[in-house]
Amino acid sequence: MKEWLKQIRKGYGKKLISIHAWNGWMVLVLSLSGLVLLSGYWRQILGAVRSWVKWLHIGVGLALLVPVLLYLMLAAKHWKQLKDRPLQKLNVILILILLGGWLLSGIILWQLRLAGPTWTNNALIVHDLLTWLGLPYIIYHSITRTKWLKEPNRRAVVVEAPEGLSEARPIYGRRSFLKWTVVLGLAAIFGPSFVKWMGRSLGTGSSSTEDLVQKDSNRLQPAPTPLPASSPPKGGGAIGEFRVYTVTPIPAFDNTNWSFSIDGLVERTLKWNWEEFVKLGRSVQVSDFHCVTGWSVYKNTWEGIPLKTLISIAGASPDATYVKFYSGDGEYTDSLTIEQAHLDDVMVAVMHDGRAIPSELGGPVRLIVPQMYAYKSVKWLNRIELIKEEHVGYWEVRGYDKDAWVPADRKA
Ligand SMILES: Nc1nc2c(c(=O)[nH]1)N[C@H]1C(S)=C(S)[C@@H](COP(=O)(O)O)O[C@H]1N2
Ligand SMILES: [Mo]
Repeated sequence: MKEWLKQIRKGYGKKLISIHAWNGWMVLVLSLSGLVLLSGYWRQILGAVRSWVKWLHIGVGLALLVPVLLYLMLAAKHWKQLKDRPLQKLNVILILILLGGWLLSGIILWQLRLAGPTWTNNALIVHDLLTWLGLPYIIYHSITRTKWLKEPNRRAVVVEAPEGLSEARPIYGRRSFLKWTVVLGLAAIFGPSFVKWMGRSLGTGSSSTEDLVQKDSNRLQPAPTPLPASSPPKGGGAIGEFRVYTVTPIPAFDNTNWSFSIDGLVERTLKWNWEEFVKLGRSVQVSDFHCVTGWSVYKNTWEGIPLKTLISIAGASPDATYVKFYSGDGEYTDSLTIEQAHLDDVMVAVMHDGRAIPSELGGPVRLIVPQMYAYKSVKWLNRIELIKEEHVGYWEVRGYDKDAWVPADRKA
């Protein structure tokens, strides 16, 4: 046997404990960074730090291989030791499945450009599911195994020793009481997000897009009338759910505070109010929508004005090389080259599946760039500027790739 392996086996017990501790710390870092990456709240305030959190999450996630592999080398011996403890054996198996599942799905999400949308969407479901089930399990496991709960003299609420008895007797098991408190606490914390996640990912419960249409806070009149191809949606209705992403509070618009303009290096600067804008000729397309964090919404029926049509109405000057997009949230921008802006399916969208786009999904008007990751699809679009120098968009400044092309799908 190799010398170093012998060495490890000699210090078996100690090694096992330090592997366990390292693993625990890493899972703690991964949980916190993962929840930060998932949360809309942190998306709004972290800015460029979000990319660092992402790299930390990926780096520590990959490093998790070290304790897992070290453990596997000691596993046979450990297993013998657990001969009479089926619950502990089960625990080891669950933890290994959890770590392995997180690791594999995490690698696919990290390499999403190689994997393609089908793989990443499935990997995200696995990653999320393991998180909503595994994280409470691990927290439970670590709380109920702290020394504090294991020390026998602290386990029980005791009463004074009755006459003749030298030892105090427990009234009720403090340990089981605390365990149940932990279980209920975790259920209260994780339950709601788990139920929400189930509804969204597995298509049970009410569609969240439906809810978003209901609570639309835009008040623009008149409502756009859908073309026949839009209603019923010729794509048959979108498959999947949008996650609402924003870096600002959701803006709300009405006829007094909304306008749309195209300016910069154009022959005619143009500006529309809502009444004028809804009269512009629209067309209908069916396309998929992919976020770079791994989720997609398939077969969206979008109705709107092709970007190239708007550019040709305004007339691009010969020195216009980039097109810059401004969001009505006052923060978010992005850009395309003038060639990319002329792709047939780049659309200034006004309707989704035959209805006005709700405020949370970027309505009244949002950009759609189906062939690129959706950070290019600026929500609450209200200004287009043709420019000469490159403009680096909101997320690209904060670490996203300037090359946003979605790879061809590799069917799983
Ligand atoms: N104004 C604005 N547009 C935006 C974003 C944003 O935060 N603000 N997020 C982008 C990203 S990263 C994605 S994935 C999509 C999400 O669109 P949705 O919120 O409608 O699902 O919007 C894009 N456009
Ligand atoms: Mo995204």
